Amino acid sequence: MLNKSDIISKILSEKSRTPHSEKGSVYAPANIALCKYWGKRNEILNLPMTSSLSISLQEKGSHFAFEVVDTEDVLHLNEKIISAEDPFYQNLFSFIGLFRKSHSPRLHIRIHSTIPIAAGLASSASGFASVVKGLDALYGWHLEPWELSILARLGSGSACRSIWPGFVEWQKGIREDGMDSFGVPLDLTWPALRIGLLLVSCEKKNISSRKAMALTQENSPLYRAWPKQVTQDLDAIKIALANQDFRDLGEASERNALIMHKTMMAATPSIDYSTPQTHEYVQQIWQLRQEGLSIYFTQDAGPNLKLLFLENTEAEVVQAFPQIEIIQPF
Ligand code: 2P0
Repeated sequence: MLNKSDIISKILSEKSRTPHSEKGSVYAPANIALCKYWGKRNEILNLPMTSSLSISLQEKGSHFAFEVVDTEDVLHLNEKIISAEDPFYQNLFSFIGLFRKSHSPRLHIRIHSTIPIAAGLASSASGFASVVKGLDALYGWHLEPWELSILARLGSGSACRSIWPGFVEWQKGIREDGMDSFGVPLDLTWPALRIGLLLVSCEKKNISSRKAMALTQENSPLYRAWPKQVTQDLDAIKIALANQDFRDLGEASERNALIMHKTMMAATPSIDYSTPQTHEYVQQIWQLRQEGLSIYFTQDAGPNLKLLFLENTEAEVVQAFPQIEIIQPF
């Protein structure tokens, strides 16, 4: 069975592992899947069962700054020092350890996340995408974006979509080594599209998406239907994007999210990321739609909702949800 280091060696091959820059900073956006990734064909390399498709969130994401230092590794997250015992620190440096030669160089890393961490808001996606961009700058590799996408996937599956702005399809690939499983940006924009972040809670979720995914795949009787569902929804979403048909886009995206959540709810033990507030918002969205407002939602591994709507309905959406944070992806 191939491991992460095997894939890193394939991509870096003869490239230098000696720092090229003493310091630098990079940025990667968070992304929201319109057609979800849920389930793996390889848990070590984060190879997915299905393809997926996302929209990147422009200025919501991870700023990653590095500096080579003589002392121990240091990590600041949102201006606060993180202890070496913290799982966040350990995760980050064990990922970086896959690329460094015998813990060298030591690094002072500052991550500034403009999106709440670990609440199903894709912070790990922008996080790992920014780390691989940072390593590329540190070592001066000048890797192609698709190569960065593969490296980011080794940190967290959905991170492979956070290498680009705009719409990105993560093509699942079929190779055992996953060298054909990476993000591909779609050559289209949609300037009128809006994403609204409707926050319910930013507390850490009680089951990680990694565990929830594995459990769903292992024993949800509904999982058998999931890959076929994704194929249908992905086709519908791509056609809707090509035609700029907002209703078709909203319907397919909302359906895909709902089916993902029903599928995990049918696992034993059942996985439910929603709170009563999530359900209330969903009812409110459906009610507004009945009244003629073209608004849809998607939901990831957390209780928060992401609303989809167009520029010309922004005022009505804000009236219904005054607390909403609006993102203009293009
Ligand atoms: C997605 N999610 O497509 C789906 C929808 C959450 C719900 O990808 O185990 O952090 O690191 O590959 O990417 C969240 O899972 O999981 C996720 P790993 P990841 O955005």
